Amino acid sequence: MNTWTVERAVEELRTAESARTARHPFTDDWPGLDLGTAYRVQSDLVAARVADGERIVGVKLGLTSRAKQRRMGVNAPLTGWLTDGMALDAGTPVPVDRLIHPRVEPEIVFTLGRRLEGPGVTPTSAMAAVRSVSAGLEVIDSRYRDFRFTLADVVADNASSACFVVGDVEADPAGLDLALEACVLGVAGAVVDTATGAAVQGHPARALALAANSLAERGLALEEGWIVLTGGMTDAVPLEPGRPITGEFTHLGTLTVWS
Ligand code: OOG
Ligand code: MG
Repeated sequence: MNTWTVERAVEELRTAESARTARHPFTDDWPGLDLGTAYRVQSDLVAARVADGERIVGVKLGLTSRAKQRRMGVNAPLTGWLTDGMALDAGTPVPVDRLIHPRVEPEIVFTLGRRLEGPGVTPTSAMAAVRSVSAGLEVIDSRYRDFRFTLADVVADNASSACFVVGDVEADPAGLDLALEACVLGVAGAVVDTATGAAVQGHPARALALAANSLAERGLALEEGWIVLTGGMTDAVPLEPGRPITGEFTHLGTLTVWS
């Protein structure tokens, strides 16, 4: 019988990613994979990227909206890591030749003007650390077949991270009601979904507080200058060749990704 370890899970995820081959979720044959262990896998996975020369640039939240939780069948939010290697420059296509089954979702993105450390962070204290707010499109790509996973599986897989683009509008959050900031999601010119920031935990500030408090449980904090993707406002849509995906925000601009 094979024995599961953090090291082995990290290896399996790295192999799935580089070979572009989705695997079955760990919990199918590692039912004992708990959240603490899954976050250790995630942490070692990102440490391997850092050892390969990438730099941590922030944190992503996942499954913060009902739309996302319902689709993935997982009813709790989670956090993952963002590196500079995942950032897509505006104007460049998504590198789909490196991805398995990419999907795209619109997100509200914070940039931190100072360090934010839990526990006890509230939406108000979280917003006090925010320098600017921007629009984002996240390209997710699960290393699990058909995006089928439990919370522990998706935590281990760094929350299905692949790449992301952040818009160049850097708004002062004091001037916006982010619960009412809307996004219209379009595929090949047709509207496929809409949501406002309230879809994300009632207000994206709650997601930011949640990230800080969740990191604090592992002795970590959100650092000055980091970006925080607060989670898909709508369900994610598959990225298909020749069918650009656009997120049009009320005040934060319009972003497009394509392959
Ligand atoms: C998990 C990643 C979720 C979000 O914004 O909800 C996520 C997944 O849906 O595969 O990035
Ligand atoms: Mg996301």
